[in-house]
Amino acid sequence: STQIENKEDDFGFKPYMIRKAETINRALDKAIPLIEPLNIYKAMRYTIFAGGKRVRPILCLAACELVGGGERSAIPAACSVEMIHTMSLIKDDLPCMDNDDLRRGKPTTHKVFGESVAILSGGALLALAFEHLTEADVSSKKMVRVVKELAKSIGTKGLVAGQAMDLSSEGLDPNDFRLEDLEYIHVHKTGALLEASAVIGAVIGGGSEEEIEKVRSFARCIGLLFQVVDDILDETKSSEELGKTAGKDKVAGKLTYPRVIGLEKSKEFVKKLNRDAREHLQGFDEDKVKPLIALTNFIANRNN
Ligand code: GRG
Repeated sequence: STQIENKEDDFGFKPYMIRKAETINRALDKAIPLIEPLNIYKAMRYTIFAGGKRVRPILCLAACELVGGGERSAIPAACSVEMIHTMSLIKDDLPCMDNDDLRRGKPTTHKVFGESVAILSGGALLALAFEHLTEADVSSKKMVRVVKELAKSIGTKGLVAGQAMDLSSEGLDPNDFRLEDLEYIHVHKTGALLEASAVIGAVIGGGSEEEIEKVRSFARCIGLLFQVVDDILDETKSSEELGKTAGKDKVAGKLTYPRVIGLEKSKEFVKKLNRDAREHLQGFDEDKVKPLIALTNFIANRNN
């Protein structure tokens, strides 16, 4: 699809993404078999195979390889971060949260399976993510670190914190909202899991402390980058689609970077974050940074 075309593609980013996504999909298919309780597993599989881009698991594998690790050692962790991501989407779509009927163009989990099965399948994915993570063939010391890193990205230092702040800021006037608050939401809702995905990959791959921290700083930049781009797309889409009702009401009440700092400044910020992200990759193997630079460009230049 045009989604992963890349102008600066000198190493074949599209086939890279497809190859990595296939590896992850095969592993997820094994990790989440269709077994009893059947309705729960059906809902888990429905959501996990609904067409996500697999950005987080690919980031995990690429970070592992960046520091010299083999792809295979990071596959269980890559599956785990996608399970957490999927769990968060199921919960985010629930009537008591964003109340969405569609995600990735398909009916949301609770629309297909009902709310109780959606909630249970989210809980099951959260538990399975940690169970599955322990399959990684690494020392106990590294495993404890990885478990802590993932747990931190989900709770009150990560996804939950971002979602809570997002919910409490609903309906606020952009003029009453500080940029720091918006950044807090983005850093937690989107940044935390991207950061954990990359850091976990680098830990499993055997990166030094210095390398792990560089990977963390890199991932922080792309987390915010991802969300500022998302805000710009939301804003430009909503004005293009003026007149069409789909999604408009949702976007109307939403705080976005363009609404708080304006469209031009938001676009400049995207460029700055892209540059900052690349800077954190300096000093690593030239060939191994290529997929991460391409992934950054893909996030910065995506149009949907
Ligand atoms: C209840 C423990 C617990 C956690 C959940 C609901 C919630 C708390 C957090 C919300 C997290 C959320 C929905 C963040 C938005 C993340 C985001 C940027 C989603 C879109 O990511 P893409 O583009 O999606 O990678 P695809 O569809 O490609 O997978």
